[in-house]
Amino acid sequence: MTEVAPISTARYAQSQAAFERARRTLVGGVNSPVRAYKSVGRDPIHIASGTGPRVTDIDGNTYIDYVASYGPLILGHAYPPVIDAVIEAARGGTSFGMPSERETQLAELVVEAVPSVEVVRFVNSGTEATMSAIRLARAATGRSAIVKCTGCYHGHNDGLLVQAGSGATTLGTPSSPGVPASITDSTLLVPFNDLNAMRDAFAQHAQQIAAIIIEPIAGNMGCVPPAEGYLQGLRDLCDEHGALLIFDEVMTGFRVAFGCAQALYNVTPDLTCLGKVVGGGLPCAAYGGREDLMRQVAPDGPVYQAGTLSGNPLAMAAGIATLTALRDGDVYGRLEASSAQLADGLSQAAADAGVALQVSRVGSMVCPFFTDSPVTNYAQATQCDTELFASFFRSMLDAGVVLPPSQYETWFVSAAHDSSCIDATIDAARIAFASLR
Ligand code: KE4
Repeated sequence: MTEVAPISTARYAQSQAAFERARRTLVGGVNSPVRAYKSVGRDPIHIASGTGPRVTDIDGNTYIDYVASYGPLILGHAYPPVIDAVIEAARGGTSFGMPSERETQLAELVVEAVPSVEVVRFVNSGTEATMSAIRLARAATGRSAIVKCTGCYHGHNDGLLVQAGSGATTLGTPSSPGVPASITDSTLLVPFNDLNAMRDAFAQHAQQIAAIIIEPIAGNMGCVPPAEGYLQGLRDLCDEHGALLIFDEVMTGFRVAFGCAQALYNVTPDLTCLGKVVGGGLPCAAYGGREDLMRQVAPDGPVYQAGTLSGNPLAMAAGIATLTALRDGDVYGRLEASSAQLADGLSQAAADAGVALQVSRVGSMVCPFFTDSPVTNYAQATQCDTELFASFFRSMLDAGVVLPPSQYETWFVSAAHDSSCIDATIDAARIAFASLR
């Protein structure tokens, strides 16, 4: 774990004081581990507000933001139609515990956007979505084994917190204490992008495998696209052996295309998990898919799943405003152009500075890997120079660009990041790369 560098300037004084205060009552001073900046050698900044592509910390420093709340804010911070929709909904009450029409409106938008999703259930987090989809897959197949890829992260469900990515890898604890072996015994691990390993898993356990769960584009080991034919190969294996294919699109859903990654790669899963963008920055996630499967969930069927605040009006309002803007605007075209400008600029700046960098990108998901060889799976991702990344991170922060604080996280470009933002980011990167030599 990287030693925490002393905060030497007044630039971060308020954040430092706030973090020391937070640590007294909040675990690690944060409500999600990656926010503690454990792997980038400094304490975190505290954010006061965000607007468009930028956030401002409580010391008044403003940053071009590529965290985007780890994905939800595809339209940028405080996007006015989203804010207006949430305010309007809030004026009518925040939660009822009874059906409200915004739930149906957002469900209809999801079903319209994602053909494989015929019926959907809203939950409050990606973790809930993947946990519920797996329960459903086990019930529907009568089998118990789940196959996941090393380095893919599907939330902190006990059975999936094995060789997970994101914070679990960042913190160097790919498998968490407190998870009994009896639970992970039903979790099979294979490398991402390795179809032969997946074939072997089925050859050994075909009758036990209920489902494969996968990030169609891995975003929690950094951003790693699927190899040509990989996703279709998974689809074929599931069809051959009577298992279900679950796409965990919590990060990729509505991020890389309005039809999600499954539209980009033209591969149809049986179940899809959504989160982040679908809630427009409020707590909202979902799982959905084939009607014959989803109708097995209570109260239509026996598979139990419930949630006090599932489908709450505020999150529904934010989701409706977000998906409507994505459906009716030219957001994806703009994102493609600005994200390509960012990726190309980072590559060129690193090359000019003699820094080994592999920049991976799918749509507005971008990840510079500090390594000299291509990254196609978790084993290769963990060969990156995380100390060099930490130095780069600190330099960029001081230059007014805030990045996800880990080599194993994906950067997110929003529709609010215009060309001047990207140019300023590349200028800051040039200085940061030069400081690494
Ligand atoms: P949540 O339970 O955090 O809403 O979603 C879990 C999840 C599930 N599936 C995928 C593909 C995900 O990326 C996530 C959560 N992503 C991380 C970022 N790498 C959330 C950030 C955090 O843990 O604070």
